[in-house]
Amino acid sequence: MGEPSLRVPAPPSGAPEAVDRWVEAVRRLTDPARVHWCTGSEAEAAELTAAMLASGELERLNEERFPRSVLYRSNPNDVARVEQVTFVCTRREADAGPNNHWLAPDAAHRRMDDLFRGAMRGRTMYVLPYCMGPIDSPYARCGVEITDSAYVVLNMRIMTRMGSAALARIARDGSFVRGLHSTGELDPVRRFIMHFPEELTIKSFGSGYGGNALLGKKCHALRIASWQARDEGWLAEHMLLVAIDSPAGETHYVAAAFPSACGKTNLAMLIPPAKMPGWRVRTIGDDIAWLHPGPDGRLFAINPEAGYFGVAPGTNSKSNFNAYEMVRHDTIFTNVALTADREPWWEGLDGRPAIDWQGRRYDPSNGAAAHPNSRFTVSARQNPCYATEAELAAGVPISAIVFGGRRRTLAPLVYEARDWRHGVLVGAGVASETTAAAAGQVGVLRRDPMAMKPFCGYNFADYWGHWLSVGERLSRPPRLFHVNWFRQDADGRFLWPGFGDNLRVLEWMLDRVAGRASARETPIGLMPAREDLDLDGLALAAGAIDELLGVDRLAWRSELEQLAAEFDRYGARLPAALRAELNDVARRLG
Ligand code: SAT
Ligand code: MN
Repeated sequence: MGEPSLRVPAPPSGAPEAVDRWVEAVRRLTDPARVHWCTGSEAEAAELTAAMLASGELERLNEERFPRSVLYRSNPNDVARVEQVTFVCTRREADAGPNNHWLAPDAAHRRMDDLFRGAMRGRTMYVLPYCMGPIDSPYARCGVEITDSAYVVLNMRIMTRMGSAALARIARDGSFVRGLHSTGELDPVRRFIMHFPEELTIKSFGSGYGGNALLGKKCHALRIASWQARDEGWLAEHMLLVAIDSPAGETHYVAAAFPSACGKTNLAMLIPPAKMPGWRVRTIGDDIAWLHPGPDGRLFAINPEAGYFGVAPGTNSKSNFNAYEMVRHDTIFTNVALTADREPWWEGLDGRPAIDWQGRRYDPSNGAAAHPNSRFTVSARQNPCYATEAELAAGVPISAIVFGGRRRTLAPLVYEARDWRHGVLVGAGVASETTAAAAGQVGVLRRDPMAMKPFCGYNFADYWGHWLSVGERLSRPPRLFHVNWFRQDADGRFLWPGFGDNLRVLEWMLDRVAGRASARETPIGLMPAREDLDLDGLALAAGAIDELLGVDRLAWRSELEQLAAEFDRYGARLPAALRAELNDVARRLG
């Protein structure tokens, strides 16, 4: 027996009835000790933080060097997204597609409601209304997450526009995404992340980590939103968004899709190399973009998020100076290590760890000091290169969309799609070596179309068809590219320096957009010749650039065969135009 339920609090005035009714139903099911409606205020966050510090759930860091920052350690069995227990529960299995795990909605609700029954006894149930996107944007969408985790509240407050303003917008909109979350007992066999896109509902049980628990992020802004976007004629994508200012005074907006932990945050906060004075990259978003055909035939984007949940390891003043500066105050760190001075520490930083991510005295024989998927949660406004365009209700017009993956071989440094239709094939062909962002083996190649494999809330065949149809509505579509920063030589050394020097590749793309740069035809798409890229001052290994800009026809033929086999899984639902594009490339390869 848990604590008795203490009281039924009145919802804040202005809470729409539908929210109210749902909260009451959840309260009855989960039986919490108390209900807290989150306002999103500073005082509320300070109070929650103080309580978690007092209970030991959070630890204070070195206050002088990392003011108002805290460390959270998750259960060691709960450190990443769990794709094998993530489900899309549509009435018809085929609507979820071979790309998703599926359960019938009735069975899924039953299973989840059994888990949630009484799950919040003795706990506080937090009700947090949030808005994904600028609060006054027609493209923004709202949700309410109910959770028994104060850590989730603190993170969602940074990652979304959370609190009273969102509730007011829900009252105006009349609709919202329902997200129900409990950490449960953190038992891996009682852990499920279920999505009901037809009901705009998410139920997540048994995990307190990242995308499993911060329901505004992958669950709402990608899985549910991709479904809504298909119905409403837009795209919800796993993309960073940047403004790139050139020395000539032009600004271009670029969206880029990469799988988790492939450097989206680094690219979003790129610092130009010394050889490129006058260039500036400003961040609109580092993970998710919502893209809408605009009234003038261009594609407009907003970042639905308000903060970053970034990978800590590898972030340092050399790899990402802006990010390193950004996390030096008011930051929530999760599963990083500590130095003897109680500064957060992870692999790639100077100094030495004293305590590892599990709170043990650091011992190299236990593995890395910080968990490879350890994170920082930080408000976007702390970013030194924050782009204020992130607040624009109408979003920003996109000049280029970049797809990419982490591939030791095959995929060249950069190539451009011939047109939108070919670009959809290029995006659908993304494959990448797995990272620590998801539970499972690291470093194995898997197909990850548009970097959306874990996040597309419906059948990929329909999704590709939707991409094709969005393109048809754009009279001034962005150009589409594919990049690979991760090519290696036979000894495992990277062929391309990456980081700031990636701007050299972006420069070529923007010159293509402006009609200034030439490209050569290859079977897989349009590529720069070596002289089209500004390589001045780069110390590339001998032969590296030929490797980076080469097309190995034999290897590409086998790649296309694999892609064709992947497409076969979607049967007759696969858009004929996509198959035709693939056959076209195959023909060019000979
Ligand atoms: O855990 S999250 O899904 O939020 C991060 C990621 O995998 O990109
Ligand atoms: Mn991501």
